[in-house]
Amino acid sequence: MQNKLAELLEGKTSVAIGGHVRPDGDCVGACMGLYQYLRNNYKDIETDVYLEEIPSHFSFVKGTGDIRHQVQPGKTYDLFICLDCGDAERLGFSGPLFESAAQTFCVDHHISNQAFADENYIVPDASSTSELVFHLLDREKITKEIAEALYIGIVHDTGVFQYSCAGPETFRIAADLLEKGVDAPSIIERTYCEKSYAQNQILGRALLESIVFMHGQCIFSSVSQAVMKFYGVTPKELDGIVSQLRITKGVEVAIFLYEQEPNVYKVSLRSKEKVDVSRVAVYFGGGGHVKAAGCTMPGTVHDVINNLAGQIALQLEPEETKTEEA
Ligand SMILES: [Mn+2]
Repeated sequence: MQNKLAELLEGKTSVAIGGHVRPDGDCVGACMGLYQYLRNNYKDIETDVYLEEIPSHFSFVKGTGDIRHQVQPGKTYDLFICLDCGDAERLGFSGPLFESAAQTFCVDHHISNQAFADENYIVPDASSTSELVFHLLDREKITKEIAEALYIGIVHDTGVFQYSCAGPETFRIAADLLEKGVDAPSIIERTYCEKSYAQNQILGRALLESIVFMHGQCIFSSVSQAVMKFYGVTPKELDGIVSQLRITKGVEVAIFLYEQEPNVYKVSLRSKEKVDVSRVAVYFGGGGHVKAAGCTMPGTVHDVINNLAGQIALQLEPEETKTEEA
């Protein structure tokens, strides 16, 4: 795939890189890895990166100080590279730059991605977009700082190499990145494991208040705006709660909701074996992966869970779900 990037960059004088709203580790890693690579190796091309504010534990990644949070009116680029976005809407504020760019290129691993750019490099089986960015780069030109960014992306989207999306190729790439001098334990501790006291408290509360249903095959918990305010946490700081719910013995699907605005919930879905939660998320206007997906739904917690339960039940064995409701 190395030629693909070189081909696309031929004759270009300006390139914008954009990732999804509420950037996660993979989004930040893929964007910053590619950004540094272009800055180092294509000095004649004006390259800018556009992302919403990133979580502070990623700010040690080289180049994050250059991230643009606003679009200059009238600004256009020869090429817009869209990373880790399942659809153009997920770009958020940088969407107009995608629309106005002379050419667009999308690199992504979401199964729900419909190949919406001019050029697309979409591999739903890939662990992360950062893994795909790795394939676009000349290995010799991957510096330690680029390796750090890509390693973060892989670590975050694989749950530190534990999810099924982490295949043999993922480990080979991780090994290559380690050889560039990445301090893996420190990166994992600082960007993935570490939680603030408030984060641990709200996690504990979400676990205490969780409810299992459908004969213990599903579990859900929710956090209201009032509770988030009480603990002083932002939505980003709720990451990891759904994963903790998912590991409950006997559970097939874990659902975590937080209230985005009154009676509108951001829904995170995780599954183990039987249920393709991306199908459930797409049904409700969202997207994602087979075992990790999300959407936004209106209604009360009860409405949202009932609606989700109906779609999840369609994928579970009838005898396991009969006469059950949320
Ligand atoms: Mn990703």
